Amino acid sequence: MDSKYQSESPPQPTELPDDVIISPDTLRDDRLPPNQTRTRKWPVLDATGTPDIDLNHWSLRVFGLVDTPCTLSLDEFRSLPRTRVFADFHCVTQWSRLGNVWEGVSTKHLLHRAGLSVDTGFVVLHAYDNHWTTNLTLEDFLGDDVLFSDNHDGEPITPDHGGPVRAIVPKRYAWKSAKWVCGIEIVAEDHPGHWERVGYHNHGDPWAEERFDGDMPESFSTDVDI
Ligand SMILES: Nc1nc2c(c(=O)[nH]1)N[C@H]1C(S)=C(S)[C@@H](COP(=O)(O)O)O[C@H]1N2
Ligand SMILES: [Mo]
Repeated sequence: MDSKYQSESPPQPTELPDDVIISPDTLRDDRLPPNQTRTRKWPVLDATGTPDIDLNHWSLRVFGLVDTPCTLSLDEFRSLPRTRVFADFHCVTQWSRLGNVWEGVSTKHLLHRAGLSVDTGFVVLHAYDNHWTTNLTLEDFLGDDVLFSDNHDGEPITPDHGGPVRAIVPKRYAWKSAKWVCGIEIVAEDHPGHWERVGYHNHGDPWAEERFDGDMPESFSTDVDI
């Protein structure tokens, strides 16, 4: 593991090359949202485990309220303009992994390419694991620090962490960062996703502790090795 990551203070946004986009929450004096604990590890968390994905047939479909729906192969995805984002990653089960560099393709670029046909709306991210989805407002989805990433801290994202390509939405709890993404659907009405339907907060802002919509869901467990 990166030796810098083992040190006491988290990687700082000041040590980065100029082209890296800095997620604004990494500029806070205290980078841990309320009731979060920093982990130097990177726990694996998902609803039903890592799906088998045949990379030769991998595809990312951009559809819904766009002028030019498209389906990208992995080679096509990898040939798009690249971007890098420095961001912290906060899981609702109370661990935070500080100072990640995510590389991939910005959501803005992907939607510009597909010709977004609305100004406001919602996004459904579809994933390979048993039709898992999550939902975001179009505004949250188009944040400067939101991307589809295939590389974390200089290494390809492993299958357990959502490879070949996952979403990263730094300003929301990590469940909104869809692993194994296969579809981006732009819709007029909000469609709550897998965790949102079982009682997680629809918005999921870690700084406002938007963990649950009401009581803690029965399925919730903080029994994670950090
Ligand atoms: N496709 C998919 N994406 C997912 C999930 C899932 O079950 N399926 N779980 C989410 C949850 S609850 C978390 S905390 C993060 C964990 O990412 P990690 O395993 O890389 O730490 O992925 C999110 N993305
Ligand atoms: Mo999570």
